[in-house]
Amino acid sequence: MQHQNLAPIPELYVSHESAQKLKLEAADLISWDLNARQICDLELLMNGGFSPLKGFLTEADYDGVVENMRLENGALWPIPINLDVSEKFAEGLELGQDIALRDQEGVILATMTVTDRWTPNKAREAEKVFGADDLAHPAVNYLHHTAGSVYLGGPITGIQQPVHYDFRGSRDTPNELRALFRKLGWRRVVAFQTRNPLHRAHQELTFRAAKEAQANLLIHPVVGMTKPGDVDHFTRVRCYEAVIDKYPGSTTTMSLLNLAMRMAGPREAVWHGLIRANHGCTHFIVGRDHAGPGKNSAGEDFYGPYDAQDLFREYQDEIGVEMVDFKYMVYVQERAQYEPMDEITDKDDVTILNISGTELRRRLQEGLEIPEWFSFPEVVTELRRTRPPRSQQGFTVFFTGFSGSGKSTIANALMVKLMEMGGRPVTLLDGDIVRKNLSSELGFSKEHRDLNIRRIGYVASEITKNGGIAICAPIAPYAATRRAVREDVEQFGAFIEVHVATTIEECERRDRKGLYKLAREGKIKEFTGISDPYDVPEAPELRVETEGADVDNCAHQVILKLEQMGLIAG
Ligand code: PPS
Repeated sequence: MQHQNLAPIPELYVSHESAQKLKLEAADLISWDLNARQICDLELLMNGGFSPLKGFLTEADYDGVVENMRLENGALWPIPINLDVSEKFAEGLELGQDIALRDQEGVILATMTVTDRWTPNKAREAEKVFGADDLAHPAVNYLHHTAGSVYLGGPITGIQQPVHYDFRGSRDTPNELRALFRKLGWRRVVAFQTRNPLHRAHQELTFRAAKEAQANLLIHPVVGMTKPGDVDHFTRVRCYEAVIDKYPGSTTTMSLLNLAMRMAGPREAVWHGLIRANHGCTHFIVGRDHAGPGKNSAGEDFYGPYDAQDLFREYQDEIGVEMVDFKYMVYVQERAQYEPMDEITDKDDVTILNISGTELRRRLQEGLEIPEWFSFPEVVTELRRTRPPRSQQGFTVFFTGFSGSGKSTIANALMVKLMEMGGRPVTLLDGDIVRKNLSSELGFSKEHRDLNIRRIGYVASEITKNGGIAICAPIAPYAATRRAVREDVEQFGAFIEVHVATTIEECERRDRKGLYKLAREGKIKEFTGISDPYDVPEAPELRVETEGADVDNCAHQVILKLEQMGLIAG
């Protein structure tokens, strides 16, 4: 049985007057501009969410955490919290030096005395902390591809909290939550950690967990960084707000946690428990595959489904919160209610229903029914607004081919056909238009072509994100660059690569702009297909042959493809 201690937890902030003074003095310090994850970490360091840490880990603390989840002084801490920086930045520092930590707009948040600097063995960190040095794990991928190669450690002096403009009223520091619980007289509080929208099953299980623990309930969703591809936190918070009303009055509250998750499964569960203890909670719900990152590169789960519960149980006393293990809840149609799967004794006589995450995404994608027994109508409405059916989502059609292959002509015809259908705004990013308006300073070297295509990709991804149709028609000769653009766009919607497969001989024969002649005469250098390479797309969504087909027919082939992909209603 855990005893709740709601005395204020130590923060790393200095007083308002000292902060003002420090801000001025820090103007002379070398600055490190924190990235999004580092800002999340710093916020929880400063407000006591990561207590007992007093700063970014020193080398000895880091070694202990990586090897056996313990700081140098023996305290339990499962996840390395490091200030990773570039080699170049680290080189210019002396140990003992103070540096300023700033947000992405240059606002100073803290200073740090650099006591330690080292080059970590990232493969070891991946193996020990995440269980495998496998890039399919988002945190391992981050470690190798985003994190700097040098770690700095040392104590932090907090100047101010990172600024948040969204959901300000729902963000609480550990001390604010402790004060709230004191005020409400909540002696036992069970926290529910989530990075997903809440459906009826979650509502039911959290309600039951609170009843079982005879505790009040804190819905404590993560709004910092979650698993790539998750529903954005703006949508989720609107969903949570709708669900909060479904609990019996004044039993439950919600607060947002600006944590950068690592998806470290068992270690992450222990970490989440420590963080909740700091926020004044006495109980914590640990689910099946808690903070699991999904499948590894061999297609197997990174962690066993109950590894997190096992590790949590082992360290429960030290964590200081009691685990409430997650029940797998299913809907029993005959009784019209949710029940824990392992408590159903008449399984053969009743109809057990559930909808998986994948099935839910499919139904949202295709605009299909989502039954009321599965989710609250308000939640479904929010999710549908963010994930409309494919026929209402933005997408990008990306034509590629030689100069004079017919890309622009087909693209124009396609644009008109799509505008005739209506429903979504259409933008044409033709090679020539882009070079005039976005890339007028660029030439045709590989570097400049790549820059040009990445700019087109950026604009197309923004259009796609906002529900429009982008039609791009550059030459885009390099496969790697086209792939990069595909990745940019596919975060937000479909990407349809159309190879306009007119042969170079035919393009040269047509020579609409007279450029091939000039290229042959050497008057235009680096001319695609003549004196510059073109990587033929290996697996485009569509390949269009223009020789012997008219423009209308070519554009129609694209329309058929879009219909087949569900992007336009047939
Ligand atoms: S790229 O490679 O995708 O950045 O090229 P893009 O922006 O589509 O621009 C191609 C148009 O510029 C004209 N042009 C050249 N093309 C290829 N190579 C060289 N050296 C070159 N110099 C000028 C050409 O007319 C292309 O227009 P389109 O519409 O493709 O015929």
